[in-house]
Amino acid sequence: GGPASLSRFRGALVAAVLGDCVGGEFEGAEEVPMERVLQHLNSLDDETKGTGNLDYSDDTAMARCVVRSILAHAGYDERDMAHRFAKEYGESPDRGYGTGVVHVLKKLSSSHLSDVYQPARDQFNGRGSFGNGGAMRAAPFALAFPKLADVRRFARLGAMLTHSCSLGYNGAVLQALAVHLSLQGALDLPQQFISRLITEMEDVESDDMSRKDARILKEAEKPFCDRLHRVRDLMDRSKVSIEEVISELGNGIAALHSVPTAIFCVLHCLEPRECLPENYGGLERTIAYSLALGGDTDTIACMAGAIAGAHYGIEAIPQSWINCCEGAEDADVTAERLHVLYHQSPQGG
Ligand code: F2R
Ligand code: MG
Ligand code: MG
Repeated sequence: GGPASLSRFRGALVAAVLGDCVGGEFEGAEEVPMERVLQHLNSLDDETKGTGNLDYSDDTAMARCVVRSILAHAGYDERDMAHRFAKEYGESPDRGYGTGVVHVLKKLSSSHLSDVYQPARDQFNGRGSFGNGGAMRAAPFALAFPKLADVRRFARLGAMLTHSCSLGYNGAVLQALAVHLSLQGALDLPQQFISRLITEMEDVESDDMSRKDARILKEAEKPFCDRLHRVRDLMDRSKVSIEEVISELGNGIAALHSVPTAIFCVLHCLEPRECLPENYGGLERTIAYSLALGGDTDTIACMAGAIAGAHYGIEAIPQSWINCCEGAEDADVTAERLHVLYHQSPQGG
């Protein structure tokens, strides 16, 4: 489909759920041989396994809250979104949440809270979380707001409900921007895609708080820009080993060690790769490659899935994979509603 087509919206939301559900199998594994990944993905074609047998985790649980809140208010409402996160956690606490964020979610359930951003600020002795929990649920912001400035603003605020460290919420901004650009067809020109992300993040990371956090945490002056430059260097190479990707970009639970990695997975898999089956299309390659990195596989595959799904569209996702994943059909339905909201927006495209 063309820019911001319904197929791209459906692809983004459904592939994010898919990445989370199929990635859950390997989350936390240090080494994941590609044979094991392909075995796992092949098993999804087995129709006798029934539907929805792979559960979604916190990544999808929180993204669903983001989607439902935005749809209910036709925009961003911080109290409502915070309330939905807390309610969802209370009803289903065993979705594999990060060990820190659960304290925020418990505090957010209080009806007496005057500032819904305060519990997140109290995390980690006032430093705030730099985990990827804001980024893993950031894609819907790109599907709700047509203007790039709004995507930046609301992805940041939505992440700050749980992640007050700039290395957490700037990761969410980067993920939302990647989905936003992909939705417009920007991945047709991969070099321009990465350059645009670097230009945006140069600005995002120029504020005092980002500079201060980077200094305290002993990161590069602009940590996400630094990683995106590494992504560009790796993209330019004809051969890159999984070990090099992990050592250059990371595969961990921090936003800095997973959002640029997810972006690399998408870019690397735009072309067929020797290690991946010839019959795989780009979306299937992206998911398989994300899992083979090991580490935070559900979240990296979820974020890469959203970016790739916005590029390839819903037709690129095998129906047998969709059938296996809890919440995939629901994501498909809500994607349609987001598409309507996006195109109704008085802010224009
Ligand atoms: N948590 C997991 N997976 C591991 C456990 C799974 C579960 N126990 C099970 O077996 O089912 N996955 C999910 O968590 C990630 C998103 O985490 P989020 O929302 O960012 O959580 P949190 O707690 O804020 O941060 C995660 C960890 O990062 C470290 N950290 C963050 N900020 C820190 C800081 N300022 N100083 C020191 N450490 C910091 C902590 O270790 C946090 O616990 C996703 O992968 C999702 O799938
Ligand atoms: Mg998870
Ligand atoms: Mg994870």
